[in-house]
Amino acid sequence: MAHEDAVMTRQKIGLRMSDALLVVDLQRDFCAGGKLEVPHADEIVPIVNALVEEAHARGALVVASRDLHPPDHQSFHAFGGRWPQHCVRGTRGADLHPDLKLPEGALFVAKARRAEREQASVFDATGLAEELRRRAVERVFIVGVAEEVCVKASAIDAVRLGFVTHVLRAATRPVTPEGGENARAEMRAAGVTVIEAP
Ligand code: VGL
Ligand code: ZN
Repeated sequence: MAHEDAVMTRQKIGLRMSDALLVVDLQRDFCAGGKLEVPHADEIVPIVNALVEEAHARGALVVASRDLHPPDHQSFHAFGGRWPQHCVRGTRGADLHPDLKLPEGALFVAKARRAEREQASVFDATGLAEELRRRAVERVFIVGVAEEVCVKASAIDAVRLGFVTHVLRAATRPVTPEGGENARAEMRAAGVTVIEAP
């Protein structure tokens, strides 16, 4: 089923060289058994892998981001934030999902490395937009987790920055179903195309 979804999604989007596939925060701590588990996050890994393979075959850029927090990040409960401690730099939970397969030439982005910055968006002070422009990227396709947090923030920023922006629903998961629904409404209102699963 996951593979069929991936094939359908691939046909719908027709990736090309001036595209970038953005894999957001597909890390151990957001997956099964992690410190901030996003329900069913593991299910998207084969779909993301198929999309990554397709992107690479078409000459599109693959970008993988990581949430990489210091142990005292402001988003953690202990420091007044809304999340349990997660994705702390240097810990196993911050690793990318072990089954995620990324090609040579993939671009890695680290974010939320400073205690006092939320940095939910992969475009927030990372230099990614400039790098995409330098590579003449026009469209970005966003997958990963969490749909209502970093996927949403990144997608809305991508539109603001002038990229034609798609979120592939088959390859993202929310923390809560309502969160996902609200996020999709917000993203659409901001000009993001949400491609429904499959
Ligand atoms: C994220 C919650 C806290 C995400 C990061 O990557 O979506 N969610 N930190
Ligand atoms: Zn975080």
